Amino acid sequence: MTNKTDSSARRLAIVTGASAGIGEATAVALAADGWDVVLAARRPEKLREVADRIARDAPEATSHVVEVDVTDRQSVDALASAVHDLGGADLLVNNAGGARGLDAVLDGDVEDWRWMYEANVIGTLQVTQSLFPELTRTAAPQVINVVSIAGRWGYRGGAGYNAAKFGETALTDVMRMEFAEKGVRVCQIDPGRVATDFSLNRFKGDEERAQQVYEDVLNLTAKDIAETIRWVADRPAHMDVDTIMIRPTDQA
Ligand code: 8X3
Repeated sequence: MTNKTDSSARRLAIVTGASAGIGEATAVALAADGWDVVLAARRPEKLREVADRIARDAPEATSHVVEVDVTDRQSVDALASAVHDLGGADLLVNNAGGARGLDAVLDGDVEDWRWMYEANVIGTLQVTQSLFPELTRTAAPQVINVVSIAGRWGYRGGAGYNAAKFGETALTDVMRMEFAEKGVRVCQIDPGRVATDFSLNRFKGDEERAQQVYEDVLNLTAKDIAETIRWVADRPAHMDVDTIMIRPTDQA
């Protein structure tokens, strides 16, 4: 969007699911700290709005819009190729994912379950595999996986999402072990209730149902989570921030 002032000093972050919510807030927070950002998601028109916001609020940062579907390997490989042309990346924020449905186990829709496993587990796997060579080109690379408290405890109606997020937690644990010897740090962020489009997506556009989730309770904002990610991203290379769980106080 804008010209880089000193390319040798630039750090590049890739944020998946950057078109809204936690992903958008994270990209904006990183750009404010001087990171260049690759905004990756399925909706390019939304990404362009985020890029415009960054150009306005953080004119020193450069943002790149890349349309990607994390469940599609070809699309993910195209993202990696774009990042390759940018000289590699210092940070990958695996934020894409989400929930579909809030059905009891006996009523669970197998297609919803399949989508959640694909988006949260396979998506994180594919993006990380494909981007890994681009991360190891840089001096102190990090991966930050935005998982969920739903990856730590089950709740009624949550089984499909819980199973996917528990899977993503297991993936993240093993990534941390296997990547440590390759010099890549891995951090897991576990947000609790955050007022975003998460519930609107879960309830497939049912606004009333989505709104009820956030009524009469305390809610985190996407910015609350982004501020934490921004802090992790800025830790020195000898510091491995393993896991951070963040909940609104009435969900603690
Ligand atoms: C979503 C967390 O608490 O809204 O990842 O189920 S919660």
